[in-house]
Amino acid sequence: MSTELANDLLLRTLMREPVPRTPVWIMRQAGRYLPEYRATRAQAGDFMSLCRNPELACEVTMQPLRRYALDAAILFSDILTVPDAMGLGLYFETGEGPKFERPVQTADAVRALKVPDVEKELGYVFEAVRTIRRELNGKVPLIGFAGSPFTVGTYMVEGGSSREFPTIRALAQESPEVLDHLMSLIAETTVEYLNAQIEAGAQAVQIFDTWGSALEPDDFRRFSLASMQRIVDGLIREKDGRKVPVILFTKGAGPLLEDLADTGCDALGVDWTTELADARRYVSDKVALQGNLNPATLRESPETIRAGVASTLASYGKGPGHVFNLGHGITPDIDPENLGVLVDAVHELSPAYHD
Ligand code: 1CP
Repeated sequence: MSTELANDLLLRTLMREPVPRTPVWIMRQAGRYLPEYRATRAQAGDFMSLCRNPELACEVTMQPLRRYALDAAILFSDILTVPDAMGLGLYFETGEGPKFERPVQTADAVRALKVPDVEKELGYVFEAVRTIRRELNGKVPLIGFAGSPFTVGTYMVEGGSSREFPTIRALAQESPEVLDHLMSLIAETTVEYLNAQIEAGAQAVQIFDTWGSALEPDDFRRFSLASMQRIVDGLIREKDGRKVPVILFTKGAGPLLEDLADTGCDALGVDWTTELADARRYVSDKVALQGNLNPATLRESPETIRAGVASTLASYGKGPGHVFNLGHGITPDIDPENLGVLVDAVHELSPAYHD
């Protein structure tokens, strides 16, 4: 496979190297706000059939790149393919979130879990990565991803989406060593899963820790941070002579960004509840930062979107190490034209922040 990359702004920025402008990609850039995504999902039948079909997963990965001048592609898959591979039986009911046929709700159920054979159970993901790399042909880098063990664990224990996480919180209080064991199992599986994505061609990886900050800081450190640390320690960090940067995104991390920066990751995602200027102080410029425009801004006028881009760039300030993104995924109700306004504004306004 060719390793030449026409646009390596993202990879250079994640390593805090100087670049002429700020790179931009968008969490959930392939998804329901795009009519062509909805058409391809209908063609596949349902969401999981789309994930399991490498040609169609490649097609939806490419769709946002055809519309917008984005600096990266992100693998089309889901964080919940990992527990599905562990035997929990993932399914989606139309109009509802993810669910598991066999949630893991007792100490015995946790003890019965095993690290799956990822090549056998998740081979369709690695095939999608190879297909996307061929199709990208060096245009922009491909980001692979997984969920954090705690975030994935919330779905495994609660059996689906949750707001308050009653079952996993009770486990943390009453049987913390059982939750430690669950975190280790998911972390070990995730190391194998992400390393196989990297072997297949992923050029950077992101760990989505959407729910870690629901924990009190000490529990966050014990369950979410420690298990992400195990993943960072186990990942392939260089391939074909090039670094493979690791991005950790704990939504709502706030001052915990300081702890996250000490894991040895290369970059941290930041949501809109922390100013990038403050985030930069928390991490003392040890890592690159990614974010953090409020996704709700995309519901506003073009002028307001441009102003939001301008203030996000200004908050990070001058110098390398900023990847433009939203502070969380783009939502299904957004008008696709508005994302074009955002991407164009980053191209136009960001060169002033680089020498
Ligand atoms: O009906 C559909 O089309 C399903 C919607 C959908 C999509 C488009 C789901 C179900 N997953 C995805 C793709 C996806 N999920 C991607 C790749 C696409 C891209 O980024 O372009 C990624 C990175 C994810 C990650 C993901 N899945 C997270 C972490 C990021 C985040 O947004 O917080 C989480 C928590 C999930 C679980 C999940 N899968 C799907 C949904 C609707 C959810 C969220 C459920 C909930 O809110 O609890």
